[in-house]
Amino acid sequence: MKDFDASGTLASAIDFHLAHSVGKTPDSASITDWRLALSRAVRDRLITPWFDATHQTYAKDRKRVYYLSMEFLLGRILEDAVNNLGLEDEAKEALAAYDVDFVDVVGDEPDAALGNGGLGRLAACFLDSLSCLGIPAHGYGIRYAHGLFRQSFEDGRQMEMAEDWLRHQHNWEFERSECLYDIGFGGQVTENGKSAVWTPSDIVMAQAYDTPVPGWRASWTNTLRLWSAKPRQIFDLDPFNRGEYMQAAAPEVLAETISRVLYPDDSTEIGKELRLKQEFFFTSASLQDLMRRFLAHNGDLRALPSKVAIQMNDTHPAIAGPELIRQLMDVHGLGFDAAFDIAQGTLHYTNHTLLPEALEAWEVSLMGAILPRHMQLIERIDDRLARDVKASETGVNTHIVDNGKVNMGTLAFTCARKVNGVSALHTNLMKQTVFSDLHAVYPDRILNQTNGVTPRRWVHGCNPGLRNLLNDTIGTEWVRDLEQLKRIAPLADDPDFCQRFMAVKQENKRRLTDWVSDKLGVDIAPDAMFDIQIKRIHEYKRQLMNALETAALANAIRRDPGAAWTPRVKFFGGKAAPAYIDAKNIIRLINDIAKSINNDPVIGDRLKVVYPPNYNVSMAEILIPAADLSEQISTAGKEASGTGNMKFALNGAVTIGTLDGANVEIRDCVGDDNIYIFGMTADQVEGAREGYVTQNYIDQSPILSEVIDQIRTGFYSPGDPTRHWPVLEKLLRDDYFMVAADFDAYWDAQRKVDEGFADSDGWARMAVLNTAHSGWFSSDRTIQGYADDIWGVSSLLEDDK
Ligand code: 26V
Repeated sequence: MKDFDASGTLASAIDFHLAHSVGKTPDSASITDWRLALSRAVRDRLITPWFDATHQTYAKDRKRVYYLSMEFLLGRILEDAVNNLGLEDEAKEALAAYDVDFVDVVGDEPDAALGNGGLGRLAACFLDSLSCLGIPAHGYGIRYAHGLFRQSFEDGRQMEMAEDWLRHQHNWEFERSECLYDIGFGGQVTENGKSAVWTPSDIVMAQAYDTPVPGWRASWTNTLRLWSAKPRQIFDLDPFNRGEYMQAAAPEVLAETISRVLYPDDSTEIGKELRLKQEFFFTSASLQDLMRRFLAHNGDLRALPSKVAIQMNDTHPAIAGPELIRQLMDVHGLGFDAAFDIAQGTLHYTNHTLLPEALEAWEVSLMGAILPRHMQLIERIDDRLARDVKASETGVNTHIVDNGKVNMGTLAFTCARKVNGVSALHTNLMKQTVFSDLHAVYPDRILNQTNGVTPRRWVHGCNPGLRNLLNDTIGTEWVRDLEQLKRIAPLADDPDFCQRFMAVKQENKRRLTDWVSDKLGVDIAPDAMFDIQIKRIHEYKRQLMNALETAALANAIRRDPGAAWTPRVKFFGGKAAPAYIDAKNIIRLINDIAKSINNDPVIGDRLKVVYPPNYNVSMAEILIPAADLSEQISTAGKEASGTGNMKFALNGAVTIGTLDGANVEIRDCVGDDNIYIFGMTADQVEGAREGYVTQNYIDQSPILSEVIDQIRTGFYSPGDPTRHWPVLEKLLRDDYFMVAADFDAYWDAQRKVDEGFADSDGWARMAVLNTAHSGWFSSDRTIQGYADDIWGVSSLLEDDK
């Protein structure tokens, strides 16, 4: 056994860690053991860059960014770290010497699924870009013991199981047992002269766990700090001394509940006490931590806005407004007005949805019971808003506390220096709808920062074939400067390049075909069009419209199997919130439709439907590079941005979509000829609401009528004809997302897609141009926008140039 030499080869470090960290010999090591050894060996390489970055940040004392997010949907970490550090060849070779396959080893890692969907994945892409750009930043969130539930299907129905990502050692974090803060809940507030004293009835502790986040080639490395709840006191000693051990352990169990599990709701209403506690828990800990760091170098609290920029990822950390004011007043002795101005100069808020059911509002009674001091401060912030409203002479009527509820969007807006939307359309809708009153009072506050995705994970990591082709064609700088992709645009007219580009796509499709056969036992043809819709299941995303179109296409094929059909495989992927019954009904319908179509010998390979369970980041990394067609078909005005849409376009898939969210900007970038846009615009959707009758649209569409009749009569649920009636009932009663109104336009667009795909040269050209013109959707561009327009921070890497 060799001794460890930090400057030695990766192979020797793996050997060392297999023995000394994992406690195994090569001949007894499992894939997991090799993964743990490799993770340690790779992590070692992050330490020096991490210390260097931290050191520089302290030495230069420039403004820092704190990104507060309830969710970080990281996915797997090891392969990403290997790629960032450029260790891929070395790692492969080192493992191959023991006959161990690198792909198996990195594939053994469970996803860090500390998020629900778009919002959490965006936070993960932002961490990557902050490090890549060399901006000193911390991500702050919660170290959930259980991430997003695992999904399986039983008889086509979604089943949920607890997720357990920490069961094996988690090798990427450093436990900071000394980094602890008290977090209070409940109790009383007593006025003491001009200051207030809050005496909480319960206190739990927040303990930090740090994960280094390396940028490209680790030229800069930031920190993700996640908080875990710990009891202040492990045992209640009275019951313990009486021998009542279970009861004595109750405080420990209760405290740890706070960080036990991620709420699986995504855009649906919940008003749970535990959720509010989670929000306050991580927000308060993060603010205490960053204030401690600030005060270690600065005596003057008024300098806070010049040294610190805090971003609130949606309203989940919106209690940061009152909590920062509380700390400034009750801990540091400032008056309300001074505290408010400092807090407001430091805080920024991103809105991610305008759906009314997803806008957080807490009962005043709940807020007052759990956070009595904050409730008082919220009233004072509301007075301040009232003052500004009056001064603005706009005549608008807007309040934070309204109808017995604390409107967290209004609170976040009032406490923020800048408020941003996540696509051009969404930002305009913010101004016109939910935030129109506040926009009238504060006309310079709202701005747009269109979302983006990290090219490191979403091209370089997940699509090695495309990575190599790009490297051969335009060099390697595109990884950090994605606009370089434009340089392949002229090659869309070069048959040789198009052929190489489509060969990469074909190889990715073959990889997916093998995966589907292996995991699901379904055989699909890799030369069929791969048509993919992967995202959370929600009515506004209209998976139902896709499912109905699938069933209609099956009918058309059955009627005329000899016609020149463009073979398709339709992929669905996504989870429904466990309590979202309407979404779960749609899942079951999709699975029933899939079963029927896949077993119909008349249809054969002309159409297959695949719905792999438990869609997650790692599954997206296999599906997206293999896509020909990207489904982005939400009701216009409802999808704030979308980020999957960007990943698909970058990887050379053509979009079929509505003019919603960032689809609008994708169309602007790739051009009308390289995207299939259909359906009503956001304005038309609102115009169509009055007097909307679903049945009228169904009556006008023989294609849709036939499918609805089949579902009604049990064609897709033989022996159980009423099974899918709830879906139909909802559609007929309240087609709020206008599936019926857009159906025919969607059908027609799909038939144009069929024609387009049949022309393989034309399709290849479109695919190449999608990749070429998607450079703008890099999260590096997004983060540079936040840095310039919102935070006022700059890269520390620039200093070395
Ligand atoms: C909302 C709620 C509401 C109550 C309970 C728990 C919970 C958890 C998460 C959310 C957030 C939903 C908002 C969201 O994820 N929005 C998505 O954000 C993406 C990134 O900006 C964007 O691309 C998607 O279009 C948008 O739907």
